[in-house]
Amino acid sequence: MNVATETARQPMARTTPDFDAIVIGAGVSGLYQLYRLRELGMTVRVFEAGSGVGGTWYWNRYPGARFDSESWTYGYSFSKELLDEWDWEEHFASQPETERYLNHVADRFDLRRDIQFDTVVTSAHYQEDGRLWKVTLGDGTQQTARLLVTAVGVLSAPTLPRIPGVESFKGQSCHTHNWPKEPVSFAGKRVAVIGTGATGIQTITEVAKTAARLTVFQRTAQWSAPLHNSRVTPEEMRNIRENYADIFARCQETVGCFIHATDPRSVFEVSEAEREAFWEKLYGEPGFGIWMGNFRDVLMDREANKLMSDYLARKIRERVKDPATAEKLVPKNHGFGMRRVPLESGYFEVYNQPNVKLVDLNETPIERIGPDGIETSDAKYEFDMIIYATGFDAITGAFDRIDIRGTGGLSLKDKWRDGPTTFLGILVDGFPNFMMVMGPHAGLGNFPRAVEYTSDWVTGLIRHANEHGKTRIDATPDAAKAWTDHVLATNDGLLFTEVDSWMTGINRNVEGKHVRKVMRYSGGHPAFRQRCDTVAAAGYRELSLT
Ligand code: NA7
Repeated sequence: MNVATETARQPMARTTPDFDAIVIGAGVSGLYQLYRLRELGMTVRVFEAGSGVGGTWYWNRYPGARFDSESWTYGYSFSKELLDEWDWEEHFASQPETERYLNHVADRFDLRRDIQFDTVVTSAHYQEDGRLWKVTLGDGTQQTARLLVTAVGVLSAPTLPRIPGVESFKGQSCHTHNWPKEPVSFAGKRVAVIGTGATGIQTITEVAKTAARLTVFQRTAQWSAPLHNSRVTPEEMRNIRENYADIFARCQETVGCFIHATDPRSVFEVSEAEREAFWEKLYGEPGFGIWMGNFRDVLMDREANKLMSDYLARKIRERVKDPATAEKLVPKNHGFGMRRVPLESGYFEVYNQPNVKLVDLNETPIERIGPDGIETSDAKYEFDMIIYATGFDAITGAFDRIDIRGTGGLSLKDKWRDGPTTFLGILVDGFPNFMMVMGPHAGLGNFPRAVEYTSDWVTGLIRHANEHGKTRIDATPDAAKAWTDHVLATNDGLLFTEVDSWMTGINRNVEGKHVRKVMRYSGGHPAFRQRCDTVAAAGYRELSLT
């Protein structure tokens, strides 16, 4: 920036903002970011759309909602007291347990006093003159802050299907994300579920237990594998507590921060019998081991991937009695692990129940939704309730829903139209003093593990700026381009990039989200941390700090 301009702006630069920092979102990342920023002695205001804390774990109260990551790897690691006092009830906690946990965290660290609930942020505009962010809220009021940190989540912008007549249905209907707080009974009801992603699979398994009739509308079958959840015994909890340091250290070593590490062997190094025995073991064990702890080439090599997919197809055919239904449940258009693997607790057996019917939308697409139910190309189904488990405008969707503008009025949505560009998945050039905790180009995986690292990095950067009297933090276009190119390179040639899913930015229910894009860093979290650490250790010289 030229000195004359800088001098001319001095009087405006002294504008006192309402807060040092505004954080958008009070979920897993927003709560932790608030805690860290307070430690710097900053005034912080968190705006949260929900009426309580938890983000994903506040909204998604649909039946069967639970972790697919081990609970004891998913909690925060920053406080020994918190680790000492919180007992996990289940190895894979249900939504109510997780929501209780996050409320406990909010109370324990007295976070609520800085959170404004029931407040949607509609726009955030950078004011070049005052060097601050002006944030507009749903009720039209405005607040300003020097820094804006987004903690908006990766899967927080739910999308309904673009099917004619969606609004006309007269019965109960709801997206899984917006599930009501009041208990919902399925007893005696004819229920439809549209969508068979991780959410649909959890919902379907639960609804099938009591619904008079459940009809599942499936567009893409999934390579789902057993979760094997169980209660955590007091002895197991003691053991977990004693080993927290090792557990978190192990998570730090793996690409996705999960407890499961890739097996160093190739599928082709072992005999068929050994391979089968290993897959049987993984299939019988809890959690993501089958996805994250498989042979090293299962997710990388087409042939290896096919062998694994064939193994799982056999499992589906064994578990589903009607061969025609089983065939519909075996994915045909993508290999195992190319989409996020949903973990299930008796999902396939649901289709052996007389009250459950599977409709394959590839054979008979939905044509419209009417007041009484759903019409496909060959039948009319009447329902009392329609559940939309139709997913999210993932990763960039929550950003797109806020009118975020950087220098010169540049809109973030426009900047990212052809795919996100970021520096470290945290900063965006042209958007000064704007930081994303788990934005696009961040490494996806065990969310809180990645959140703690990213929030700490953001906090370190802010501390550095404060200590050096810098009031404007920006990524340079060169650094952002270099990082974005690197992110693209880490995805190059990976099989999952050939498949439509939220991980490749596809959502046909959203205008313009029908072309695959690189949305995430695929170099693994250890490499991500190393790169971020290098930037910090070098005094953030790769950034523009003025
Ligand atoms: P997903 O995984 O995006 O799944 C959404 C599902 O909804 C998927 O089966 C979609 O089919 C289906 N869908 C979406 N739109 C339609 C229409 N118009 N017609 C029929 N079917 C449709 O979202 P989830 O909520 O299950 O999971 C998101 C993540 O949350 C999950 O990966 C975990 O990390 C937690 P498609 O596959 O696109 O053919």
